[in-house]
Amino acid sequence: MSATGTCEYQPKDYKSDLKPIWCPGCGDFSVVQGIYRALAAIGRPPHEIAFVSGIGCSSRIPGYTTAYGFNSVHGRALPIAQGIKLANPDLLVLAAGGDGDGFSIGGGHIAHLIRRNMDITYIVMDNQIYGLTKGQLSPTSQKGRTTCTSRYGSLEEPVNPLLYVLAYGAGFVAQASPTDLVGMAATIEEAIRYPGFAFVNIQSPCVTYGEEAQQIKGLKAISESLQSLGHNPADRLAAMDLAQQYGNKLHLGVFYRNPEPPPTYGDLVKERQTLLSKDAPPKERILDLFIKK
Ligand SMILES: Cc1ncc(C[n+]2csc(CCOP(=O)(O)OP(=O)(O)O)c2C)c(N)n1
Ligand code: SF4
Repeated sequence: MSATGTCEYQPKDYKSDLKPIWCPGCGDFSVVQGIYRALAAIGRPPHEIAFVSGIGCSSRIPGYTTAYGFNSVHGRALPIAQGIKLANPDLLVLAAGGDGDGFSIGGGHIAHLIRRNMDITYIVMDNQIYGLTKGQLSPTSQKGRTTCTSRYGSLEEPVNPLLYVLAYGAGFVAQASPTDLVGMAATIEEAIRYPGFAFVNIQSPCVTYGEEAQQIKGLKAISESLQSLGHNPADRLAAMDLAQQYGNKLHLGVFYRNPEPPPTYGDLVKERQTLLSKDAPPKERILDLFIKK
């Protein structure tokens, strides 16, 4: 408790007793540190936070925090997070997982959370590989990449996660990396503060199955801060232009922040409930509304 009577939280308050079992050097260690720092800066107590993930190495992350956590089903972090948020609008809801979880099996969900402007922050640990299942191609693997499932090299173009969410109209789109932990924490904090769907793509190296160029040294060599480029985060088309360089350049910071965020789906649902509650039939007659007379 501070002198002013308010609770102040430290990053350690969001760290659980569970010891991470990631490979030594995995980028996800930095990501969880960035999340602790961002949550401490936001200052919500852990019991007011729900953290949902899918399945994958990266999806273990909620267990390493003191927030309510759900390491759920492969590709289904977003619909579960959405249900939690709608049923408990006052909770701060985070979702996280890998590039496979988010853009392969779960890729169909993102568009719908974006068009509803669900007030959820979605963090993808993009390592361009399926880590947990031991190194198969993922949707963000580079064309030509050889893995155990592509012995002669991948024939497919990678998904561009940044363009994907920008094209669907996401109101907040950013990128971070363990090469800049302070910047990563600040970016996650900003994403959480955005009133609506916020997406943060984090280039998080897989030291076991990832390529040399995607390790810390390689990432540093191609990283560039969007702020130092003078990028205006209110300019969506400029953000899309920069996002096209995904895979060649590692732009760090906020690509796009909608200066006039639309209402969230939660706000609209509440409004509709208030409007209809005046003439609402008793609960036991609710099905009558759907029966054709
Ligand atoms: C429905 C279903 N299909 C496939 C799997 C197997 N599986 C588990 S994790 C995973 C991919 C992991 O890759 P990613 O999501 O990128 O996370 P990472 O492990 O790299 O962090 C797959 C295919 C599963 N658990 N459930
Ligand atoms: S396999 Fe890769 S992603 Fe999974 S814990 Fe190890 S380094 Fe991290």
